[in-house]
Amino acid sequence: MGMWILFINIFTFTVYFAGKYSASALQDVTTDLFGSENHGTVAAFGDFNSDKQTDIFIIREQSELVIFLADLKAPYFKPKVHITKNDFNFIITGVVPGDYDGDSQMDVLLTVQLKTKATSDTRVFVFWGNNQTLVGRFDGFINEILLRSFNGDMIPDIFGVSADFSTEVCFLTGRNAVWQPALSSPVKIRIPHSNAFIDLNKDFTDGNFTKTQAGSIPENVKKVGQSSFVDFNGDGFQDHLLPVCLDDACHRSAIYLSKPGEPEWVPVLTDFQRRETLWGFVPRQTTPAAGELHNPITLHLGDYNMDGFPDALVILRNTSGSGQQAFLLENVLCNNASCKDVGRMFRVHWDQSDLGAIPGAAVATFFDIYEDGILDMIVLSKEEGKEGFAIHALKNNFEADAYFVKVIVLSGLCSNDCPGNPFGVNQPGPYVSYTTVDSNGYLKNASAGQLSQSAHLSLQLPYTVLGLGRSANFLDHLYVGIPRPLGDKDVRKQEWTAIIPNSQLIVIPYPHNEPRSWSAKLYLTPSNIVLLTAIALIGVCVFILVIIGILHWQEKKADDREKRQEAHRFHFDAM
Ligand SMILES: *[C@@H]1O[C@H](CO)[C@@H](O)[C@H](O)[C@H]1NC(C)=O
Ligand SMILES: *[C@@H]1O[C@H](CO)[C@@H](O)[C@H](O)[C@H]1NC(C)=O
Ligand SMILES: *[C@@H]1O[C@H](CO)[C@@H](O)[C@H](O)[C@H]1NC(C)=O
Ligand SMILES: *[C@@H]1O[C@H](CO)[C@@H](O)[C@H](O)[C@H]1NC(C)=O
Ligand SMILES: *[C@@H]1O[C@H](CO)[C@@H](O)[C@H](O)[C@H]1NC(C)=O
Ligand SMILES: [Ca+2]
Ligand SMILES: [Ca+2]
Repeated sequence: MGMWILFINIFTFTVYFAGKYSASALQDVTTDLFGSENHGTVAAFGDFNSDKQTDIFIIREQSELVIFLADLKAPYFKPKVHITKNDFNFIITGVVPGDYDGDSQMDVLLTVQLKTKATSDTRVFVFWGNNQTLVGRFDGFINEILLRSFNGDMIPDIFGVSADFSTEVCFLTGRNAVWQPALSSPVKIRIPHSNAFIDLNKDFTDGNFTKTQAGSIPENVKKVGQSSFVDFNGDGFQDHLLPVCLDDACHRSAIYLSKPGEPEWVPVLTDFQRRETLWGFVPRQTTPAAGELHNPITLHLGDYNMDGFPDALVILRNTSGSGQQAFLLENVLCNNASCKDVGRMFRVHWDQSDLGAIPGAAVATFFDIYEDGILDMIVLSKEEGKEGFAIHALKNNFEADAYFVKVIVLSGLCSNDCPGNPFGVNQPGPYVSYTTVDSNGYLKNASAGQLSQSAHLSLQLPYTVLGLGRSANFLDHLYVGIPRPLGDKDVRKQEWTAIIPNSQLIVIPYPHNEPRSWSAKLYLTPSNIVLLTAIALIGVCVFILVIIGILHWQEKKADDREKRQEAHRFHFDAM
């Protein structure tokens, strides 16, 4: 018996280390994903054909949009839907998929600029989705846009600011454009703006928040990047992260954080020195060359190691040379007096060789490549002498027995009677939070907003991956909230209990005003470690069966021999 236990131990140990070992690096899966079509600017993610696989929206040659639909066979993304140059003669600056007319089919909103005039006037086109094709379009003028459901009907409306700082909102329900003034007082919005639509005060409605009026940025800052909102320290509240430069040339960079309701800015990363090289953010070019991105400094956030604390991908450049590269910033425990108030800070993974192997990186973002709940990476890089970007897909083999729950909140405009598809479209604005017990037995809260930002190729994912760390406990409570109309007192939020880790939850908030009847569909995605455990178990079972078989056979043989001897003896005795 003792030997068996020893054997089983050795077996599981081997399997465990095989799992551990394969976890060490990223793996380039570009060809697997795109074949030879790996060029263009990845502009947005969304499930265009409602098959619950996220599709990729790619801009090519500045004025073409190609939608790569997810497929079950390699290459896993195939260019299927096109908006070609012949359709219109503008430069596409932004792509925001969503259902704008409320027919539960995904439409595509494009923000474009004239090719010739260097104005900041932005034009908006909405191409209407119909049975996996695009038919007809809406056409309007607006400055910087933000999408949110202003009237709380879960149909995103277009919010813009005109030259005199008055705000306007355009409703497109039923494909009829209706314009209205949005806020009663004019607001001055930064260009580039970084408005977000998210619940800051945890009451499960949209906090109305227009950030960075003059004076509220950290002191001594010369260049301001795009704000992001995440629960940085895992207390359940959304923090405000801001990447900045402390000088005009971006030789001194920093990332600041401010907690909701607190005016102080806390530095969470200031040290960009690596050996002899000082790295820094890439400042937004004022007059980008053709084909260059006109993007502000942006953090792309996602919990790549599933410890419950969001990490980031950034592009940094060598301040003394010209090379630029993507870097992973891991969210770690604060070890410096300056970030004590927050408890967490960023640490740069300087030695991530797979990211270092992509020279000229211009955008790096998280994406769940095989829909397995583990966030992988997509990097765009500029190749010498070529126009446009090369796309690189890096699979994250992180497998340190950490757990997650992936939550997708759909529009809930229909439930079982949706046209052509049974569910609906992912919409901006919902808010997800959970409480659970971590591996040390402490209560842990975290929260996230789904699609809170839309402008400037924010590349947010249409789902939320909540990292649960190493505790395989059930999620005690998961709350999902959606915005409610102004003046409506009833909070629209629902709670689900005992969610199995490593599962995907699709929430259909239908009807909106009756959270009790909302439905949630649970899909299990067994992680590698679960598979390995299963293989180990089956292996052990087979081994035990073989042993039992051998023993049984030996016993039978011994029995037979005994019987024969006995028969012999009987015969002998009878003589
Ligand atoms: C959608 O398109 C498919 C094939 O392209 C067609 O068979 C189907 O009838 C269409 N459905 C609707 C509702 O138009
Ligand atoms: C935004 O918040 C302010 C102050 O909390 C409130 O007075 C105002 O009515 C709100 N506006 C909207 C559109 O919710
Ligand atoms: C989590 O949230 C609950 C309810 O809001 C609160 O009672 C608890 O103290 C929070 N725990 C942590 C660790 O923040
Ligand atoms: C940064 O640029 C300088 C000057 O070109 C070069 O000497 C240095 O090796 C570069 N650093 C890295 C890490 O590439
Ligand atoms: C601690 O923070 C201060 C201020 O941000 C910075 O100057 C210092 O280098 C940091 N120390 C370490 C060890 O990171
Ligand atoms: Ca639609
Ligand atoms: Ca993390």
